[in-house]
Amino acid sequence: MELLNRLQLLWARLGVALVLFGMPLDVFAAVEKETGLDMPRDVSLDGHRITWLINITMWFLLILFVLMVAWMAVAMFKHDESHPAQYDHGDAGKQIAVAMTISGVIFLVVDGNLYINAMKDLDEVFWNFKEIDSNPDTVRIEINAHQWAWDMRYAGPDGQWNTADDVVTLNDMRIPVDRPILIQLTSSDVIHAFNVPNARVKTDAVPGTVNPLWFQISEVGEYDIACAEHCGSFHYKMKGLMTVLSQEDYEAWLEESSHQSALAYNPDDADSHWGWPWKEL
Ligand SMILES: [Cu+2]
Repeated sequence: MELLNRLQLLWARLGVALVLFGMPLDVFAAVEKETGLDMPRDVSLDGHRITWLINITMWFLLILFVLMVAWMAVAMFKHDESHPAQYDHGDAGKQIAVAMTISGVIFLVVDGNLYINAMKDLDEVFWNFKEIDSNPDTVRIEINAHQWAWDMRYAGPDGQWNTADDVVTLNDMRIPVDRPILIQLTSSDVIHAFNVPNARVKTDAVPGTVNPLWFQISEVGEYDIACAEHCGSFHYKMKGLMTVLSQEDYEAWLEESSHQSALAYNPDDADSHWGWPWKEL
């Protein structure tokens, strides 16, 4: 017992030390420093829908939490030696009816609200891939996740994948501002998850499957790409950079990179041709 107590104390002290010394080391430094307790700054067209969902869920939870704690506090202060609590099993017809009614109202109001709004957003925005894919403005990128990095591929001027003019980058995604970005995502080893906190998007990269996701960024700048699925020892290092450029800068970068790729292209290097024909969505 003595040993157990000591271990617990050590564990608690270690936790405090990590918090105290870990923070100044900027272990979790973002590309653009985020401050305060809020979520990362939303710089996307539709991220506000996810922010709303997170916030309203927090409010509902807070209301229920306060109600339940208040209820318990009343019971605690009301009952002492002079006024003992009366125990029952809550199985009287009236008690069951009251419990069912309260649960039903909470379920319909809270879960109904969240469900309807979430499905509407998925339908009209986040999973609206057909419309995004047919938009001539859309930028298409193929991403292959692997332990522990992101390979990214742009089709280049010919619009064909796995050809000499493809632009292939490592952990380095360049995109134009104010244009829809449509990604097809897979993995060559374990499950990873492509996550851009500043756009509130996150999709699993699953071996043998191609998953789509899309978003649009409204501010030029640099943002983090993170892996949001524990994928092995160096999961925490699986970080990419998303650079959002003006239309002109993006075009200049794409043209130059495509030119460089064509020079370095080796048709016999089968490993480097991991791209796939763009999938119908
Ligand atoms: Cu990963």
